[in-house]
Amino acid sequence: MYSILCVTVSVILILAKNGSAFTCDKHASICETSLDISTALTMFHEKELAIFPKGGLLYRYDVKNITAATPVNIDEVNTADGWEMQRVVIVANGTLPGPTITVYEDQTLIVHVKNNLYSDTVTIHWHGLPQKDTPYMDGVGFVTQCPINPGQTFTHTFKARPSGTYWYHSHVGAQRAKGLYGALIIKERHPPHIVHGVAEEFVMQIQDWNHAYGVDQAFLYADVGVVLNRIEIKNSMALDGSKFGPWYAQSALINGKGRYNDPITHTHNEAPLEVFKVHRHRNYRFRVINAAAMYPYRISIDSHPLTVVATDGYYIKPVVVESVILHPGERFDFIIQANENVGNYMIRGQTLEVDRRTIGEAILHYEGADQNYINIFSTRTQCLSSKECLVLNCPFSFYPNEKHTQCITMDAIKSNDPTGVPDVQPGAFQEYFLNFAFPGLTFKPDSVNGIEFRFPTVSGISQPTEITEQCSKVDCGEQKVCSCTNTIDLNHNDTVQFVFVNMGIGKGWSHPIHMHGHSFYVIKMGYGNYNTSTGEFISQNSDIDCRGGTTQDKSFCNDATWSDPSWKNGNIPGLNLVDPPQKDTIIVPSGGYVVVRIRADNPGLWIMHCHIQLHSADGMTLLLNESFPNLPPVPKDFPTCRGFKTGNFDCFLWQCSV
Ligand SMILES: *[C@@H]1O[C@H](CO)[C@@H](O)[C@H](O)[C@H]1NC(C)=O
Ligand SMILES: *[C@@H]1O[C@H](CO)[C@@H](O)[C@H](O)[C@H]1NC(C)=O
Ligand SMILES: *[C@@H]1O[C@H](CO)[C@@H](O)[C@H](O)[C@H]1NC(C)=O
Ligand SMILES: *[C@@H]1O[C@H](CO)[C@@H](O)[C@H](O)[C@H]1NC(C)=O
Ligand SMILES: *[C@@H]1O[C@H](CO)[C@@H](O)[C@H](O)[C@H]1NC(C)=O
Ligand SMILES: *[C@@H]1O[C@H](CO)[C@@H](O)[C@H](O)[C@H]1NC(C)=O
Ligand SMILES: [Cu+2]
Repeated sequence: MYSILCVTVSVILILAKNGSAFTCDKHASICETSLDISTALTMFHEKELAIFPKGGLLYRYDVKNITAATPVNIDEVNTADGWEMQRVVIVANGTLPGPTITVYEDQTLIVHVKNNLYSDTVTIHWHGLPQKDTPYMDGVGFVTQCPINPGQTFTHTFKARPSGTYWYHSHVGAQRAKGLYGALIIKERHPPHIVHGVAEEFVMQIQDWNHAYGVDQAFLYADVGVVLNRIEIKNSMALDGSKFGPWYAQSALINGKGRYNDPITHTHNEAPLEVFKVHRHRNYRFRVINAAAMYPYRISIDSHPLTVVATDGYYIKPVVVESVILHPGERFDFIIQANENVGNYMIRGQTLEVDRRTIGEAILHYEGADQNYINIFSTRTQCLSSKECLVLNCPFSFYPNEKHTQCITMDAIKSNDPTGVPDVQPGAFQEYFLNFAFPGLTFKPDSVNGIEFRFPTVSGISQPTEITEQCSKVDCGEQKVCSCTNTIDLNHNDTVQFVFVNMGIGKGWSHPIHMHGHSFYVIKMGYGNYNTSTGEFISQNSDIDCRGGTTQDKSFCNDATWSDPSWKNGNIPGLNLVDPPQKDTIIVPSGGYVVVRIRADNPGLWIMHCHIQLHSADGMTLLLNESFPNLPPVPKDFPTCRGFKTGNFDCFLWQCSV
């Protein structure tokens, strides 16, 4: 019996890795597919077993003479960075990343998520989709549904809209960082003018990758520190001095592929890279997704300027840049003209670390160019005083002078199709200051306003009366930290303005904040003060009064407000209420702030969190309990879950009196 079970399991694994994808027929109204969630091994093949990389190809473990050997099909192996010690990943349909799902706007998408894991629960979240009228389909464990147990299937049904570049990923613990993500592309039936003339489009997903240890181990290290080869590993830093984390990445993967660059020998292991094939004199659209657990990536293509046309599903007024920075959870779409000489060009995704050089690589291959990709050394576009580089979406304002690089921050970006920004109506306007930071003295939780988030132990949206860890029950406050199910109630149709801040004693890291259920309007950003020649951070932005503490730097900043009281009720100078960009994920720079607005017209229970996996799982999270009385009815037969009741039982064995 047991061996039959094993055979069944290996049959499931044979589905593994075939570069599969699902594209819905343009004329269908309903698109139905499935995602089978299972574990898989990197650098492993069903028949050939262990694999090694050489010359950009893959070979069976016992090959001695590669000239005489037939390489293994790259599409049948999850290579990651080619590190030969196999690593366990959690994946959809056997591939890292999972299959791209492509549908057309307004189609109904039905996805059966089957949990074939041995030990873990699963959920799948559709990142960026508002899930209007379908808040139960958002895929967040213990918020919008019960996690899917091994052997169970959960079926998502929702309208695919609006069009744009989205993605799906697990919303249980740190599973996304273990490989459980993929692209969701919603196409227009009639693409707008801004993308006319595009010959073909590519999806490019980048993630950070540590082949030595996974995120579970990183969680433990995050608390106490990491030692490697008898040397303590410190947080790496960006130019401004803001920190990243103890989870460091040796490699970055583009569409699941990368190669390990040895920092000491400066050689790489010749693992295969993702290749994007183009024809000279045609234009191509790249839809880039940062699926990383922690790191932002600066994306560039050697010798090819990027015309950025969209972010997070919304078109922007095009900007031409040398590179664009994507923080975890963000998407940017750009167009390139393949007008260079026929050849191979490096596509680079580089972290912003100044003390480490972690890079993701892929290849732009012109039809007719050499196919021996391993010897490509196209050189990075030089930033010169005579020809400065423009970088979009920096988490700080300045690069050091000698870098000859200028930042375009998101507040300088304009929407390509401006729609009405919700206005301030007396009695229907709410403003919240939310500090995303690590405040505290000895205990410094990942928190929002000093509150470390605790997930409900039930499906929060469908079992609202069973939520037990409300913040009203614990001692939270101006210079205090606490743990509870931090929730903000939003009234139906109110205009809600959030001021995301990153200040006080707990600043020092920039946080990409992601809101479910909405794409917010980014109407203002405020940066800290920097040394304009070195780019180093000096002090936090003084538009915000952190209150509490003896100085702004000592304050926990749990109860921030405007320094100038006349800025209340939306009277803030310099707001863009005409054509601000719409996003679902925005970087909140260390020492800075971001003002965003939504209309509370989407009843649901929406999680909002830092998209750095460790930060959100550790508590930099809260819930928006939006328009609760207007929630649509709970779907028929929606699963329920709960733990054992704790408290004062009068029990003897299993007989309890009520
Ligand atoms: C899987 O890949 C093989 C070999 O490339 C191909 O023949 C087959 O049709 C693919 N199967 C699917 C389901 O894509
Ligand atoms: C996942 O695999 C199943 C089984 O082969 C297939 O039916 C389904 O279409 C695949 N899903 C996607 C999104 O490709
Ligand atoms: C490797 O294989 C090639 C092609 O079959 C052959 O010419 C060469 O002699 C072999 N090298 C060794 C060291 O066996
Ligand atoms: C949302 O609000 C409703 C109504 O006030 C309440 O019953 C429910 O517990 C709230 N949900 C959360 C997560 O606080
Ligand atoms: C929501 O508020 C807007 C602006 O105040 C108003 O025009 C609209 O009629 C309201 N909608 C509903 C459903 O109350
Ligand atoms: C900026 O940095 C330079 C070089 O370290 C230093 O000389 C200068 O005083 C700094 N400026 C400020 C305003 O701190
Ligand atoms: Cu964070």
